[in-house]
Amino acid sequence: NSMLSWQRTAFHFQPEENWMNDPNGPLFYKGWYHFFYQYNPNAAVWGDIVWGHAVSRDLIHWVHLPLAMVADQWYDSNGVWTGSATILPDGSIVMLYTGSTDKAVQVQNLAYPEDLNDPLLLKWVKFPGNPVLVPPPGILPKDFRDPTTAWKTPEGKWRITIGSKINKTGISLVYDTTDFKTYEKLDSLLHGVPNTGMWECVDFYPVSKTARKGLDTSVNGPDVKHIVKASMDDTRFDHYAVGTYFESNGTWIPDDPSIDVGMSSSLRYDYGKFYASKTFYDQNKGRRILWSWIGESDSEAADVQKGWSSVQGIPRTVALDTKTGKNLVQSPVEEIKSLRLSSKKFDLELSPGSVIPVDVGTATQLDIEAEFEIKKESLDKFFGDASVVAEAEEFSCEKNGAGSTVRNALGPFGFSVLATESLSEQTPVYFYIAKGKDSKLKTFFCTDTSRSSVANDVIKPIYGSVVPVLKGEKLTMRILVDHSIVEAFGQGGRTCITSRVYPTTAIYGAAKLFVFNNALDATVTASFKVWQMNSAFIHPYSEEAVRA
Ligand code: DQQ
Repeated sequence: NSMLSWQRTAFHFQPEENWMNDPNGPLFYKGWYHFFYQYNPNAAVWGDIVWGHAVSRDLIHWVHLPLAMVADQWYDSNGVWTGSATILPDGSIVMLYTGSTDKAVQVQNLAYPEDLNDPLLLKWVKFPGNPVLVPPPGILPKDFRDPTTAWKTPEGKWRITIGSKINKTGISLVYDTTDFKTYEKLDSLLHGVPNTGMWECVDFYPVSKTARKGLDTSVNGPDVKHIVKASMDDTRFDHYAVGTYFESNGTWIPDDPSIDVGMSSSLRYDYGKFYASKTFYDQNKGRRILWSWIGESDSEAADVQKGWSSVQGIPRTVALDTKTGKNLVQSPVEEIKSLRLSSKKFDLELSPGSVIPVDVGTATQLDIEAEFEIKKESLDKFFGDASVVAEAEEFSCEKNGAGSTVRNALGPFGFSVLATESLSEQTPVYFYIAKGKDSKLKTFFCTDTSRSSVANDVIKPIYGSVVPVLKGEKLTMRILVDHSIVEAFGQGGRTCITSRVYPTTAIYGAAKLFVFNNALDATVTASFKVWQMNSAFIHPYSEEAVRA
């Protein structure tokens, strides 16, 4: 539908048409990044799920390949659901995935490439002995899915975890195997948290306490912490926690039990639209990469009309924040910089209440890197002034639905992206600083989509959360804009917010960029660079397209 075709993204991965959801089995093999995904070949809505497949040299430009696996067996005839890859020491690959059987029971299945000499891994063989795992006693048939990548146990076996729930407690079951065909269930759980509901797409991996690098999934030691992430079926957010893994019995405990996985207080990869994510260790560049399904915030009818639904987020490098030791940091993979075209640099002093157009030409495909600083006098005054209300404890980005229109002495300040000239449509991405009862500052990072579109058949939330700011740090943000998606990274990716927006007028050449400081009192300096972004090649399959 040409009316809605502007919504198509230019450098985010998406199939040529129809529905996509979870990332599956990402891996790097013989020079190619492989990406598999939940795909409905027949419609722009969820259903008839099979595995789509694409390859890339750099995680940015892609070639679509034929479907990797279809629903052709009794044990996956209701859907070839989410799974993960493990690369074995001899270089071979095993894929474990959930099948929804002819009776809609969730079972785990094994598949492997037909020909390991084929760098494209075009053909996949399902193990004749499937299923390899069925729901154990005490687990309901529809609560057993999404096996992880395997990691090594101290005895040299392989270990995986699978999400589930018991009553309302979200849990992750643990199994050991030597051959991926037969499994032994451990008595203890990797972890479980009451009142969090079904855990989908559990992920479990090591992170380095000392260096900002990625670790292969089996790595462990004194300098290592472990992340447990689960996708909360009830609330549709990806929650994680940093903790300690006990390899003797396959259990994990969070460092801070008050922010355990899935609690409303716990950390999220992303505070916007972001679900069913999965990491893999990229042995090519020694980093851990996070993929995530970014669904639509428009109506199903609109998706059917436009003929497609969902994109994948730009793959992110993910590592422990070695400065705080308490949270992850995420940033778009460095390869995205190869799409940067012309740039413009700005150094502005933003007086209170200023909204300034940023002349970068068309503003539908952008990469923005920015640094903000509040004038010291303003900050000192804010603290010294006893009449300033302590609001940090009560504040949230979405509070009262007022979003970026809530002002105090210091802010909010940031950018309005995908805005019309008159700001009738705009998506502000901003910092808001509030004073706490202890007189300390608390910084929030938010995206307000409530005025992103005049259309009324779209969901327009105000997203965000607190962002850690350490002593001496300036406030920084990075924003990727790609037609109908805005990915925002606050303070080096400590807090991230992805949103889908559907302006009706702020499209093509009419889309503008603004920088603003809505503070009542403070002057803010903004130093930033804006790049026009090229489109990525996302080609249909052909011999030429995959030639060297
Ligand atoms: N999507 C898959 C399931 C998974 C869910 C089915 C998460 O395996 O639990 O398409 O989005």
